[in-house]
Amino acid sequence: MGAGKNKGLKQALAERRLFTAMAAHNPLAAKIAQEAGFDGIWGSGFELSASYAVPDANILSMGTHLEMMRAIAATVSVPLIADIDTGFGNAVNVSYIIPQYEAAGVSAVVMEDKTFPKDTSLRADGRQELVRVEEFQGKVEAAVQARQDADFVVIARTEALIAGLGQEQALRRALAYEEAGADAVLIHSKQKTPDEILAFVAAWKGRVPLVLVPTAYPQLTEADIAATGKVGIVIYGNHAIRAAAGAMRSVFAQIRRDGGIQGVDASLPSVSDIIGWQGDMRMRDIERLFLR
Ligand code: SPV
Ligand code: MG
Repeated sequence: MGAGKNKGLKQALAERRLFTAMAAHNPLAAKIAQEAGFDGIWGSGFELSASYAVPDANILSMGTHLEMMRAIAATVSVPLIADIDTGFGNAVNVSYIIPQYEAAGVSAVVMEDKTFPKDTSLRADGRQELVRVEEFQGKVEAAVQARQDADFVVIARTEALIAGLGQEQALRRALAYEEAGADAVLIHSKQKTPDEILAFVAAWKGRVPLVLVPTAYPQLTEADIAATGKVGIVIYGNHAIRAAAGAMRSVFAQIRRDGGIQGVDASLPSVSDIIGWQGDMRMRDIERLFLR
């Protein structure tokens, strides 16, 4: 199953079909994203951290993230792209964690060129410090060498634009990571318009596809992104947790306002909807076959 998912993602990249990945912080969110028609799931560090109500700054352990990736991969049939932040250390750590993520059923990892511990990218005035290019090339090479399945995708992410280092540095880093063996390069921007990212995409002369996370510039549509011909994956980085948090905030407030649940019940997914997402059909099959 894992190998088939890996091949699916690898093939989408090879064919330059735009692959859409929605963030998830748990298997239920991943299942709902799959049902909505996304091609894959983004195992977001930001979402998982937010679901624990802690900053996205390597506060959670690698084990906590890995176990959530295992649970998500076991639940959905679409490829899962794991956000491994900076790789939880240096190239030695990367060599050890890649086989663990692969064994957990993940089809791709995204690793970023910031120092450990990281700070989240979209935080105002965040601490954005990058490691040396050569050091990160070593980490990418370690990831590529550590994979068991050749179709397991290694995505290198440069935070050069996030760190305010400019286009030249961003392009230099992206090319260096491609040279180190990355299958794709994620370029992130926190500008509120797509200009910065589109300038990078236009200047990109590398062979591998790019990956975009348009959180800060939501006006850029999938059609716009596909039209560049250079982007393989679009990641919606935090829309599951924001949707969930927003819905909880408004429903909880209404219950307090109304003094009961009478006003919210009809608009919520039913209890049977939830039981369905819990895999009720499968349990009924098991009951029918084995409970005597
Ligand atoms: C995440 O979702 O954890 C990401 C994307 O890495 S961002 O939060 O925009 O950095
Ligand atoms: Mg992240």
